[in-house]
Amino acid sequence: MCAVSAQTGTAEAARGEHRVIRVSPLLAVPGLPQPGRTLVVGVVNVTPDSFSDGGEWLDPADAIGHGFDLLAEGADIVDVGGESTRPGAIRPEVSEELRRVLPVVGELAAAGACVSIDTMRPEVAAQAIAAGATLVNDVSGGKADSAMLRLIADSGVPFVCMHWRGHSADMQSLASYADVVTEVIAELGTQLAESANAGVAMEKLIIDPGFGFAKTGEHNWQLLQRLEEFDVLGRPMLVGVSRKTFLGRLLADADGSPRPPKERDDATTALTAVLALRGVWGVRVHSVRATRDAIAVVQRLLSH
Ligand code: PMM
Repeated sequence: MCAVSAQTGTAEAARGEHRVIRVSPLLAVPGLPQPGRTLVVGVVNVTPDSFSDGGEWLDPADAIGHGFDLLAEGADIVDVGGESTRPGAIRPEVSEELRRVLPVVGELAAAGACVSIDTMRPEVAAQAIAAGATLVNDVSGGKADSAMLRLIADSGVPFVCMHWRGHSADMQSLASYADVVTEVIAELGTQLAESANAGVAMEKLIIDPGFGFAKTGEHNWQLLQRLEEFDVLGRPMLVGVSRKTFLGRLLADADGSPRPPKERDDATTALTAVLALRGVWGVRVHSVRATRDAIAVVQRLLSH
């Protein structure tokens, strides 16, 4: 805790010199790593249909190996998910989601890793916590199933509360805003208040604007441009932009075809450097080594 505060102070002073605005404080979240820099959350999708790497790690043994690879590359946390949230995705049965994630969470946690469970289902979160998960990442921020918030309150684990308007099947029809930044902040504020009302400790809450979830590419860019406005919520921010479609469109071919997901890592890393410079608490990424390198460059730039 002390080391984190000291390093944060230094970084703030240096950011002033570099005319960089702090987005969200590098606050310590109890129970999670506190490296004094932007945290790296590595993605382990145990799904057949994720947009970025669907099917690659569906076999739990492959997913476990992938998790260990990400940890070896420097991931601070590995985020294990068994449900794809790509637009239009069909939800798996609870039993299937459990079958996918539990062995992966259990084995990585048993090896001492900090494991996050990416789920909207309290049943899955509860069993993942029992298997060793120390963070729950709910892309619905407790809105898909309100029992999630009670579980988080009772278990005391930290919680990623993401801005969310609806399930993947119809979320893009919900991407309508007069001012996306103001509305996402207001709706996230309501989700935080509901978490607190259910008994979740504020210090355990991490916010996420939910890039691509009921957002068009233009909405994503506006959120990124005005990320500092989220400071009003007073919580650290996790950002998940890795390989997302808006980057594919930015890098489209001359004929307009978006760049395929796996060829969006360089752009993701460029964006990560900017986000680290602006002080975001954590980034959720597929390519961990490049991300750690980008953050190392930013840290050196900000040091005296
Ligand atoms: N994006 C995806 C899945 N889980 N969790 C958080 N907190 N934030 C995100 O932006 C997010 C997420 C979808 O991406 P993937 O299919 O590559 O995992």
